[in-house]
Amino acid sequence: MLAVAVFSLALAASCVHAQDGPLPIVFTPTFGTLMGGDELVFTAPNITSSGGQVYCRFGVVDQVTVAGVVGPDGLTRCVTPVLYEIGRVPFQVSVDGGSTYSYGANFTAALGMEGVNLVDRDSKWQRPIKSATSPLDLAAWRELIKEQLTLTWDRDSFDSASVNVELWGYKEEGSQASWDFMYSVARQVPNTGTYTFSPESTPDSVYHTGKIRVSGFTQQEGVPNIRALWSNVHALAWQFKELFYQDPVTWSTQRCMAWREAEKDLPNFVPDMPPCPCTLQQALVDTGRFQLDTGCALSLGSTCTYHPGAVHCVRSIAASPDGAGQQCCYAADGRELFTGDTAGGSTPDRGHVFGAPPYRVPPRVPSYSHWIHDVTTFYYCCLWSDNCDVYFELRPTDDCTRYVPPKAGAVFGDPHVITLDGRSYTFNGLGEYTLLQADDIGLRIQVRTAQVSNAQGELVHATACSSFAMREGASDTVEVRLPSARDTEVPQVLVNGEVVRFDTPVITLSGVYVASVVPSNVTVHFQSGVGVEVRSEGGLLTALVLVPPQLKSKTQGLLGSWNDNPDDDFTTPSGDTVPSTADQMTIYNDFGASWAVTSQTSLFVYSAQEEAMYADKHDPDFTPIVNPPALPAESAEGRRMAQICGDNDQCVFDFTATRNEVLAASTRWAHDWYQAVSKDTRKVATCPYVPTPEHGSKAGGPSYVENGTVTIACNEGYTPHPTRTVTCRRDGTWDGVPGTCVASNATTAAVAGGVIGGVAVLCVVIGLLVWRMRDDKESTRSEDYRDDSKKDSTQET
Ligand SMILES: *[C@@H]1O[C@H](CO)[C@@H](O)[C@H](O)[C@H]1NC(C)=O
Ligand SMILES: *[C@@H]1O[C@H](CO)[C@@H](O)[C@H](O)[C@H]1NC(C)=O
Ligand SMILES: *[C@@H]1O[C@H](CO)[C@@H](O)[C@H](O)[C@H]1NC(C)=O
Ligand SMILES: *[C@@H]1O[C@H](CO)[C@@H](O)[C@H](O)[C@H]1NC(C)=O
Ligand SMILES: [Ca+2]
Repeated sequence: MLAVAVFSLALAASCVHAQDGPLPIVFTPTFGTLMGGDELVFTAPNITSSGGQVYCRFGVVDQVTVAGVVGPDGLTRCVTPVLYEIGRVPFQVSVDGGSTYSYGANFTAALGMEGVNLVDRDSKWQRPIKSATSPLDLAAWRELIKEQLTLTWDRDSFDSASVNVELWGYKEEGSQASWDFMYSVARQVPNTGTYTFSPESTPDSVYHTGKIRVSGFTQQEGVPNIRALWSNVHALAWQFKELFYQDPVTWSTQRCMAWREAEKDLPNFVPDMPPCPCTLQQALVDTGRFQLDTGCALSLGSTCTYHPGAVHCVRSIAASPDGAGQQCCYAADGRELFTGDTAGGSTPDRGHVFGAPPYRVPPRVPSYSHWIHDVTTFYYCCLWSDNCDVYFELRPTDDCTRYVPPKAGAVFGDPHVITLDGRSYTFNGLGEYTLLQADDIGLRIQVRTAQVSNAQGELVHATACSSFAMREGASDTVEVRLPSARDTEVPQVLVNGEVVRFDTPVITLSGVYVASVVPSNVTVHFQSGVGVEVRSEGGLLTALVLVPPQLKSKTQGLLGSWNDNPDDDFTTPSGDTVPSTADQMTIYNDFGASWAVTSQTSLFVYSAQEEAMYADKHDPDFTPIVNPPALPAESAEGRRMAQICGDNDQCVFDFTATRNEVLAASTRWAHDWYQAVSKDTRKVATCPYVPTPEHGSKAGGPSYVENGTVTIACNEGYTPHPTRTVTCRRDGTWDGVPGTCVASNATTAAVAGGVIGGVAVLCVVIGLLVWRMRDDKESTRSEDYRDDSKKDSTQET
């Protein structure tokens, strides 16, 4: 009786579900560019309609509907429209002419998937008159712009024998962002995959930022939402009107000044910016809040074309409430670069480079708002004219005084845990557990363990991490796991249960980003600023979790309650605290096991086999090795262990418990990694910024953090006064008064003369100084920014 009741309930529920939501469909490709033009092919079910027109409707607000077609193969297709957003975009399909939308799925829109390559985009298409290494050189520039332009694309993208090449422009007007057709560059060009042309000058227009679109030949021009490939977004210098060619500096200076005026009407986003990390070391480990800027990154070879002097830049992951983003750049010696000192300095962005949810409305449109507000403007002020000071005034470097580093916790080896408050323990449970949770933001990070083998491949009574699953609030669920196939150690990344591939180093999802520059390293960044670094090393997974200061006193789980008190770290979900001095078995049973997940809370995806294996979220019958018998130091194995482990306790434990050298070595490596990160997340004191003195400069690389120095170099005829070099003390103050440059004869005269005479001379000198300062200002400015150019325009993501 009961069984029947349950059954009919279930049936009723599934009926309701079917009526409620659209029927899911399978389609490819599931990923594509936010610019649209990707052709989606629906493979299952076969949803060919009987006569009715097929329509696809994309998005949630301001939905865009496009007509679909049934191909010669009997499969239905729709082309994605311009989406203005990244991440998950739901769409529905109608097969009855738009009356009902009975099918649906989610498409993922991304940046950085352009199909048209603009050859020499930076030098030839965008045409900077200056570069990072050359001063303003009009003559050379005029030669350069006579050259032809070439674009390339994959010819197999189109069936047609010929293609149209069009220019589309981007503009923002109030709350409206739009990509608009400007004109045809060429029509009915043979589809060879390459096209070369001499651009013609066109009248000035509202569009200074755009993209080239290549599509199969159609009679009509500028048809929206058809199968097409797009170029990168770029500054449209190659087609600006005569005025720009004749006198680019005046034209650009006018644009720069107009921009300065326009900025006055926009909210001041600077105070809401997340502060920059004070040092490169902090920036590299604060992966929850900052991610590398692919245009200037150590792990990608520090190209840094537009950041002279920098070796690495990071961008804030989360946007500010206004949709703005922070960018921070660092020199090889670790100090932050200031625009007051170098054109490679850090500048915030009014438009976050990845945009900001809910996107679509300026300045929250991914990449393109950033281009309008922060990149094209940099071209006006810095690359096409000599007004960088205007740009830097509106985009000031953050001096890091508000920066508080994150805290790291770790789980590695035959699981050893180091809590956020630094307490170490070993937890060999077999099952699935909550590593970290923060109810305020709905954060859940779970870990799954699997039994490990010794060198002979026999299972031993010890476990290691095999998977991490996590989500925050309503974000997508990300799982990073070792594939069950033993022949690979490359971790798999699953998003909402599906394995994803990394076509770009960073994947943007809902509420979470996943970065993987090399397959063995996966970083998961959440909106809250929590970062999870997963590494595959030695056949198991290691994780470091970086938690921002906002979550202090708000965390629970195996990584403990972070409140600077390590003694209450072993707190169970019900609030009982196991003494930190308890023996290992008590910690194991009373604390560790208490954090087992349940079928309801588990975020993991299960294969049939795993379903059975992890039916118990904590295997009560599994007895871990707690006190492995010590190895005699003089035995061969003992010597081997000493070689691998040194004095690292966790490594010694794993070696004795498993005799698995690879595992032990991985434990040692992970512990060293944790220690390095802990060191790099220490707070570093900072001193107030020292402006460049009049009649002088700052020698060497000025650094404003603890132990950093600023040295003044004065121009000919001037002397540093009162000090040449100041050093930043631990308490955040300089050890002297930062110097200014005073006229050399003035100081000697003042010292030589009597008090009255001295004062008189000084008065004259000060008067002279003020007068000369005004005079010098213009020339100093242009000299300061002579070789600069900043801003990463080489990348779109
Ligand atoms: C889909 O159904 C239509 C009509 O029933 C049929 O003509 C077509 O071949 C089918 N396509 C596939 C791929 O099965
Ligand atoms: C799209 O994704 C959301 C969030 O994961 C999910 O709730 C919804 O069911 C998905 N829609 C379809 C049609 O798969
Ligand atoms: C991968 O991670 C390890 C440990 O954090 C690091 O040393 C290494 O540089 C990373 N590799 C890349 C390419 O980021
Ligand atoms: C600054 O120098 C002192 C003395 O050499 C040293 O103890 C301290 O750790 C240094 N601070 C930093 C942040 O490097
Ligand atoms: Ca604590």
